[in-house]
Amino acid sequence: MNFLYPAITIRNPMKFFPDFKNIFSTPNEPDLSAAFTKHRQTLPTLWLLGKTGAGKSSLIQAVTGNTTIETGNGFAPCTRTSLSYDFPEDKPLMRFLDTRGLGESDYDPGEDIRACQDRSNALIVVMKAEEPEQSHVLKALSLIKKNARIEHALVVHTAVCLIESEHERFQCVKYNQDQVEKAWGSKLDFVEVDFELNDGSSFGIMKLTEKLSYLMPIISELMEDRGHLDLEKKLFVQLKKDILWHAGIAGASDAVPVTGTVTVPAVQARMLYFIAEKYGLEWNRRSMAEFAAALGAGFGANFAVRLGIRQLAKLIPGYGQTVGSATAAVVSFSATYALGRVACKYIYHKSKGEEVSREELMKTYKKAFEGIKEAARNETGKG
Ligand SMILES: Nc1nc2c(ncn2[C@@H]2O[C@H](COP(=O)(O)OP(=O)(O)OP(=O)(O)O)[C@@H](O)[C@H]2O)c(=O)[nH]1
Ligand SMILES: [Mg+2]
Repeated sequence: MNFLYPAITIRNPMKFFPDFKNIFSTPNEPDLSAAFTKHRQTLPTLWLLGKTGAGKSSLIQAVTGNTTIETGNGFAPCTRTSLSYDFPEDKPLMRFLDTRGLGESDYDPGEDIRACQDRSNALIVVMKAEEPEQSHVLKALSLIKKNARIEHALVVHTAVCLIESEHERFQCVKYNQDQVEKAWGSKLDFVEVDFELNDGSSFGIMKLTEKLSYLMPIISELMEDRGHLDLEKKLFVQLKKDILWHAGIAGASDAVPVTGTVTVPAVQARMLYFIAEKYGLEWNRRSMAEFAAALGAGFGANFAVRLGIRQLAKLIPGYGQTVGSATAAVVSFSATYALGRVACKYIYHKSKGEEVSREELMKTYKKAFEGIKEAARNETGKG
């Protein structure tokens, strides 16, 4: 047996492409509640850690745009217990874990740290640039590093505009960064931001989201700039969050292969109905059959062969049964997303009475599949 090839891909190469037979047989309102629950339970999570008043809650507010998140006055502690914020709020694809600020004499964070590290994929260390006293944070970092559950971290230096001199700002950030890296035992990526400038703008938010995207690639997918896109792409980007969410449900349910076989086509059918409705098109079995025909009978099979089993092994480093199931989840996520993308294109042109060639649809599907793989791997990594 060759362990390079995850078992699931050999047994079931059909997973690469939409299973129209099962999509057809899905009732209009399938019960997907178990899949929704599983998805919510396995959302990838960024854990915010820092002293009280460092700007943890402000960061989440700035990135998610959720103004109901409570931030403090900078003197008294604000967030008293760990709180999680799903993002996007209505159709979540990831989670921010806001935690109680470190540094109060009566608070021993040991238990909270253990709980948070088991729920999180990566750590965000938040520090006010002008605050050099970070002993509680450094102690927590050493503990987290020792426990070895969290591999990736980003340091966010906040309130940088409170330090007017550029030289002094550089020194302050460097001082804190050096302290953190010493406690962590290796170099760490960092970014400087200010969430509150007097003119209402924010310093470094774009850079912050870019850095957060390295840890959580779905963030850049969700924040795609709609600027210079043609109308077809603009309409797709408007639905992207919903399509990604369906992909997330498909990926999460497929972490358990037995459920996935039934659930994935049902989720895809739900997505196709949703997309068509948004484009104002009535979608029924006949339109589904037309869509399947437009893609062509050999659509998925060709794609599976071209992608190749060997390439799939690269998606998830490591081998064995767990990998088999994780790989299936990655493929289901990516295939559902790609199906949503190609459906948008097909429906857009159909609504204008235009035909799109099979090659064009295939190209769109493949590009979408390839482009989302990394985010899919991160999204389904806990499966
Ligand atoms: N000027 C400036 N103020 C900031 C910045 N980040 C946070 N603050 C302020 O610092 C105070 C505390 O911010 P929070 O986001 O509540 O801090 P926290 O880390 O969540 O604090 P706890 O919940 O107490 O642990 C608020 O008044 C924020 O407005 C920043 O980048 N610039
Ligand atoms: Mg807070």
